[in-house]
Amino acid sequence: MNKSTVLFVFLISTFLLTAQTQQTEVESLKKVSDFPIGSSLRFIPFMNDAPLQKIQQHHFNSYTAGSDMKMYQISPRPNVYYWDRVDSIVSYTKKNNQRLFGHTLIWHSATPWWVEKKAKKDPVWLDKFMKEYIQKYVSRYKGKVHGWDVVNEGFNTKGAGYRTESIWYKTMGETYIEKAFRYAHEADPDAVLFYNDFNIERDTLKFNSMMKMVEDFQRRGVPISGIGFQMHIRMDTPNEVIAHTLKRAADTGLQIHLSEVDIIFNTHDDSKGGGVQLYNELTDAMRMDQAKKYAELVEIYQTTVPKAQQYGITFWGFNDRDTWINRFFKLKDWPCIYDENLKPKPAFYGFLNALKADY
Ligand code: 9MR
Repeated sequence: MNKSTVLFVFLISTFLLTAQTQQTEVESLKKVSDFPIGSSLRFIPFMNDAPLQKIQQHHFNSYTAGSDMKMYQISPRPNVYYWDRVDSIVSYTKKNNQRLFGHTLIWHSATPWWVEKKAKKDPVWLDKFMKEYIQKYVSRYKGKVHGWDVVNEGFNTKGAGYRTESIWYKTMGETYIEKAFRYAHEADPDAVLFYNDFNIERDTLKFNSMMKMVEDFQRRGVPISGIGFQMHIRMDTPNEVIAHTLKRAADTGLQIHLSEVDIIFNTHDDSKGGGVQLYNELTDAMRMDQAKKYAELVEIYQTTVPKAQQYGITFWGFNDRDTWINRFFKLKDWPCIYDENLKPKPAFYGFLNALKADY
């Protein structure tokens, strides 16, 4: 089949499948996929939401906690470590045969106030604390957490360079990143260790800064094993640019995780409340366009990242009811594969069909 025939067949089958939605149980994403399919979910509401659990168990074989495994949850006060919730997450994922992905060890936005305060007074302490925190945490869940976002969002929101206003950078300099990887690796040599960031699929200055660090780590034997592309993209994020950055990242030989996928119609300036409402309602034409964009993303992933490096695709919340986008950017958008009523959208079928296609 040539490319336009494939597209035609895809659109017709997506349309037909959408028309018969809800009549029968939809096909399971994880069953048709060669690589793990995951979603982030906030654990407490999730544990009290039976319909959501049913869908989660049907489609996903990888789980990422929405916020429950971040530092402000684990160590909200000095010398305190709360493990109970993570233990429950471990039990849930084990019972349901799902991979548990750890998000995230070091993230400027998830650093509790007391750590910032203490680091300012006693800079030497921060390195000791980071080592203790990572090693306690990673060794406690050794063999239970499959992979970790060791450092999240260490580069500037836009353009080149490290995120210099982070307390970690300000106190320890850029070496905090490699130290975090070394500490995590010492605690669990089998865990898959990721550097994770946003906009790296489209902002090539930011991407190049990250690649420079990653390649330097590889040359010097810093134990990095993967790159996480959060992949919070927009309908107009060019496929060619996504393909270019994924290919270059895959050339490192590292695992590649699309770690927080969603696709919006509107736009924003990356800041809290910074949404720009361009579309007020979701039309059928927009639904079909989104199905196509989800399918193209899967195709790009499968064709640019070699099989052995496909760590998986994870949605950042997979339904329009719970998505972070609307809350965070103060927008009304529809970025997910399931809608507000927890029903599959054309985007779901676009994604599903693309997983099933041969490339
Ligand atoms: O969606 C997450 C939200 O529920 C949390 O309150 C917030 C702070 O912990 O983090 C959100 O998740 C972010 C993720 O950890 C990193 N990339 C951006 C995500 C959306 O802000």
